[in-house]
Amino acid sequence: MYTTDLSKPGSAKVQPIGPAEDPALLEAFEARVAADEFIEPKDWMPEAYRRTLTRQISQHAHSEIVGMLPEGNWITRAPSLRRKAILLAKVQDEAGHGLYLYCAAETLGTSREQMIEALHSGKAKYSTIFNYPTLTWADIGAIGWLVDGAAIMNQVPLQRTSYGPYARAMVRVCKEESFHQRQGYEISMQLARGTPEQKRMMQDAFNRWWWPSLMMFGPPDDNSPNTAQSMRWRIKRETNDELRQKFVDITVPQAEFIGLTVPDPDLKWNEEKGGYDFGAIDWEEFYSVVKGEGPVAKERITARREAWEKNAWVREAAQAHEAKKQARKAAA
Ligand code: BYC
Repeated sequence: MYTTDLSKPGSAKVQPIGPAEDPALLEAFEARVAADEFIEPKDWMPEAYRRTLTRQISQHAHSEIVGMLPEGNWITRAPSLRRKAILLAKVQDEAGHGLYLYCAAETLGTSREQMIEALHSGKAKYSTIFNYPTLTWADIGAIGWLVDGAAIMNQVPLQRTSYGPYARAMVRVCKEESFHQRQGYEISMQLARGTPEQKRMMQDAFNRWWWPSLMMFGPPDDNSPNTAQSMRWRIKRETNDELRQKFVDITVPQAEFIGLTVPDPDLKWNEEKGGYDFGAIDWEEFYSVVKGEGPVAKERITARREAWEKNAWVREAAQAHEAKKQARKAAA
């Protein structure tokens, strides 16, 4: 698996395009990307393009799958049958997103087993946000509203990413994420307008999820080793900082509307830029969570490994069933 060593922030560099690549093929590829054509699995592509996409799509898939854990933890404790049914559907949607994304990554030539192995061995990354615990029911509101809200902000431009299978997977994912964001905002709204204790609980969840949500967009552009090349290849359509700013500008009025206070004393509307200025993000915290030191990072990976091992029988049964079907077909 291809990952950036973040032990020295800022020092990581994207692999240059290999000298072995045919300049004519490279030129034709660049021209197709510049003309906004989709690149498809059987098309020629530079190895570095294949590597960066495999890295990003597989990490995206891992995020969807690990991302089921914080909310899955609340399904049995949702406060009503309606909330339980909605949460169950949402968590199932995340599993579906993971599966489309693993399929999209497989078209680049890495097997699902290799990707899962990289996740379980700690080689592959997944979004930092899922290494924080869900302490109260209000966290489920905050995740839907903020985490899915940040995810949509990042994923809408990915519907126009240059690699066809990734772009197409994003179309359905974005539709479902919109529903997720709305359900989270609705929970948050109800709690924020509920009893003083409910409002306090919602404000507390908002305080804990705000900063980690801003970190979801990745390091600042001047410290993001992959952004420049990914923008050139139209894998990314907007930079980490551009998307983070858009998220802040959309979310602050939503918080004000339901009477919550953004936990940032430096937050201020900037008339000139037409957006909010906001306080400094704790990048040390971000890098330590990326490196696997998040508050519940060990629990998350242990849960994934256990699920893989305990449910091996499902994979074996599916394979045995398929083998029987093939044998019957061959005998007919
Ligand atoms: N967490 O050069 P950069 C969901 C890594 S799930 C961890 O800016 P890039 C949901 C980055 O990977 C949706 N690592 O990289 C599910 C790179 O290391 P590698 C999740 C991070 O790729 C369930 C290094 O830092 N969304 O919605 O150009 C329930 C340098 O960064 C993070 C996606 O996965 C991070 N936050 O840009 C609820 C979106 N940020 O890979 C909701 C798809 C950075 O070289 N991914 N790193 O070893 C992307 O759009 C891009 O990969 C990123 C980073 C914007 C995240």
